Amino acid sequence: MKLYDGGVSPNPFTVRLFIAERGGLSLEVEAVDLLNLANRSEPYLSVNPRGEVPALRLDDGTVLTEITAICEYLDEVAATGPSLVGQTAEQRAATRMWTRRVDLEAAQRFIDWWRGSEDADAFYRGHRVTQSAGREANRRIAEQGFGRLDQDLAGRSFFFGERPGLADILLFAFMFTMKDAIPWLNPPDRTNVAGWFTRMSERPSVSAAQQPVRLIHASAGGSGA
Ligand SMILES: N[C@@H](CCC(=O)N[C@@H](CS)C(=O)NCC(=O)O)C(=O)O
Repeated sequence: MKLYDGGVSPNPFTVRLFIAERGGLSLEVEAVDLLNLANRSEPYLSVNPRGEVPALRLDDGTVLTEITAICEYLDEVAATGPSLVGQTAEQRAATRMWTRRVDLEAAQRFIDWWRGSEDADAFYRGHRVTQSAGREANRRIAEQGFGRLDQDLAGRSFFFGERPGLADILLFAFMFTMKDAIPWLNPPDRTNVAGWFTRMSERPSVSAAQQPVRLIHASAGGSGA
């Protein structure tokens, strides 16, 4: 398997963090240089014609994109360690419910807020349509989403279960990589989200996932559970 990686940016970091938490995975990694727009030209467009990272090329040549699909695939093929998606139909459904909630209610909204900035609009011009007109509405929707998630996290360590799952990993990866660019992302008065963010930050997987690598061999997984 080969992972086409985009470094410490929201979608690629989600997959890196998932791999570090999951364990039991070995894969080759190729860095795609987003800042120099390597994702928008060949040879990368032959891997993913949408010009986005990450992508995962399987040994039979199949290419998977979309982070939730990549993470769920890796979860199933990992050689060892407990699933981060779920062992039963109920657990898998709960994981997917929470993942969709954090993505739709918060992550995509604050990403769209950021993509509506002048700098982001200039960076994406000709490649991706941005939403500067709806920027403030995106912030309000994200704030409302975070308010709900804050209530959901009351009395819980993670969104679902006793260790971080796909929903925790996705939302944390997006927040962690965007925290310097979005000043309103994690205010201390959203105490449950703030506590959860600190808990996630302290996991050894977070520092492991920040290291540039050419070959991932995540054998232990989950460390710090
Ligand atoms: N829907 C894709 C989104 C991937 C995506 O937007 N990746 C960003 C990096 S965080 C990217 O490729 N940005 C570079 C660009 O659009 O030029 C997924 O779920 O993986």
